[in-house]
Amino acid sequence: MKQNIVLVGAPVEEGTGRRGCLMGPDAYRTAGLAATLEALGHYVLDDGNLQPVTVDDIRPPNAIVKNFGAYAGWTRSLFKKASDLGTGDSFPIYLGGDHSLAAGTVAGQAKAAAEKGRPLFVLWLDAHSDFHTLESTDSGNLHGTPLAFACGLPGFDAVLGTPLTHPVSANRVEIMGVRSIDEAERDFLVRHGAGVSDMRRIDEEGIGKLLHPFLNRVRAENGLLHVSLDVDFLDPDIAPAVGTTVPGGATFREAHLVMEMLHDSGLVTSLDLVELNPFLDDRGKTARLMVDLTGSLFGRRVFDRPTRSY
Ligand SMILES: [Mn+2]
Repeated sequence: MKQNIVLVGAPVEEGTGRRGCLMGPDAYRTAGLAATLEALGHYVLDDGNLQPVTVDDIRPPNAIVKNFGAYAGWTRSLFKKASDLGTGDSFPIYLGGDHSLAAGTVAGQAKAAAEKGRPLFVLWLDAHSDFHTLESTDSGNLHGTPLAFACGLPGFDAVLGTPLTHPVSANRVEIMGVRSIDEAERDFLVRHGAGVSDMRRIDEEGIGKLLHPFLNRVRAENGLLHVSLDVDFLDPDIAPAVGTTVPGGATFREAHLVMEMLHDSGLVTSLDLVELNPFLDDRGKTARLMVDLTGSLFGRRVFDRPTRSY
């Protein structure tokens, strides 16, 4: 099935403790994202890079929180963009930028899904669960909070200036690849009923076996599926360009299998590619891998490809 894909760059880096993610959108462009998708028969519109709205009249509820005004500005701007794109029939790919951008994209896609009378499900592929609230964060880095925001956990009302009207139900979230969760997040995840497949479970049971039941639920509830792919979901050996490397991540084949299964399901309607820090990359290797994984999500098979070095 040919898709109308819209690329939306979101060069946000204020959610992390280190600089470089603002180069992410251009690294995906340089690595040939649009051409890869077009070669698969899809139509691609590159919408350029989004800008945050200016928010300078708010203070974080917790003094440790960094760059709260920038987070609010990006979230407002991405929330509006995703709410608009989500009501159409195009497939948005949000090019980060750090993972804080998902506060706006997931919340916006959820609002648009609700307007279509359909529930939004979220597959969160990440070494971390990003389920901190503004009160629970130890680091103050807001890329640790977007999933809690989008699920409507308390304390975030100042971000949009109004409460979320259509939060994602946490029991429609599946987090895969996790190998670093703080205690506060663990409590929130259990209490709110989010699904968590950590690396131990992936090792023991296999990633495909864990993904199937989730996809079946999305289909059974006539849901839309947003996928949020953090570079650190992948093992740092194959994807070094990220500021938060955690050893023991998904392998090349596990990651491609997830993308191929998602493609076969036909359920995915929007995607984030986040946390790529091109400043830390090794000759574009991580950017190219993320583009290849996106290719698998849109119908490419790994074995269709000529051999080349990694
Ligand atoms: Mn993340």
